Amino acid sequence: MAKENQYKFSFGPWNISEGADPYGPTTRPPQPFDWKLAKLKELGFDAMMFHDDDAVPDIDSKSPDQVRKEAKELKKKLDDAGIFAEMVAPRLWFSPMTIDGAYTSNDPKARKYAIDRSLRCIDIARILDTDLIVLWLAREGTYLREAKSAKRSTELLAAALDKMLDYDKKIRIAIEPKPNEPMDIAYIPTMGHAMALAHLTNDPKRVGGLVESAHAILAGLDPADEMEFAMSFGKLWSVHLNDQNGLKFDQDKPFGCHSLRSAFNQVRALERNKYGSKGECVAFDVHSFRSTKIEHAVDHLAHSRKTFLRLLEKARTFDEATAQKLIAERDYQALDQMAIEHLLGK
Ligand code: XUL
Ligand code: MN
Repeated sequence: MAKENQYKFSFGPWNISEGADPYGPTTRPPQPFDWKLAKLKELGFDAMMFHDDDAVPDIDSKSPDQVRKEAKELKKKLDDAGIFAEMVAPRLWFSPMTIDGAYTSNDPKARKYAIDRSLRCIDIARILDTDLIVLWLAREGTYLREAKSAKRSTELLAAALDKMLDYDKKIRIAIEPKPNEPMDIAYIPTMGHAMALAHLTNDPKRVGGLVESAHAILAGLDPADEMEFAMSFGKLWSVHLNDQNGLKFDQDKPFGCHSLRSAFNQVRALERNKYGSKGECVAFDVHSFRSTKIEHAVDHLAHSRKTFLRLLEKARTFDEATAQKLIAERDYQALDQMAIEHLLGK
């Protein structure tokens, strides 16, 4: 039987969305935060992820005191629900200030905005009692290569990380790499880049990573390998499990929707490296299909968690002894069929 308790599950308010895409309007009505929190609890999740402005809406129009006051109100709401905050992430891609980048913008005023906002995000994390700051470096890249220098941008990123690390000696920063979208090409496209960037900062041990399955696939990489790479540094601090059909826009499909075999290997990678034993969460960064009706607005989250737990059973019952024998014999043909039959079940 699966020991479900080893894993803690989370999602963010943005994972219950309204179905808009670049070609059409919303297809479901928006739901208030309290409704989302109640659903999260009802579905058996343990934690919520936050962007800074999920925690404090319209953050840019509020004073640091007001931001702290609203964060405290949110903390009380979470405590009352028995839910903890997994992480806080500065949303640095929405403001008119960050059209051409945040930490790597060519405009010094935009770079200052990005750092000030990141420090407010750390204030919120402190109040919500999490030490984890997630950075999806959405606009840190270019639409054309002549616009910025990769070396200068890397140095600017390290300097921005230093400002955050110095501001609060307790926080850890998990970089969530993604190779493209919204930019043509991003500066920190893979976990290798994230791990290397950590070593340009003044406290490398507090800079780690978060693997999102779809982002790894968009980089042409295997999500399970990206996870194990970060874990070999002891630095896989969160995962955003979801799925993706090939190299196109970021689809955020339910976990296992496109490749059950890849999902199995991701769960197996987490399980065999004891992911979660230091309190790391399994987060699902998934979205409903646009066609989903409001009465099914959280099914993709329930289903992703259910698939994870089913695959956990599969990882725990995989016949490792036979697998090792086949590996020793170099009989990968049989190993392949063994994995397929294990997933298919009897
Ligand atoms: C974007 C993405 C974000 C981050 C959090 O592709 O995955 O939602 O996970 O900022
Ligand atoms: Mn994500």
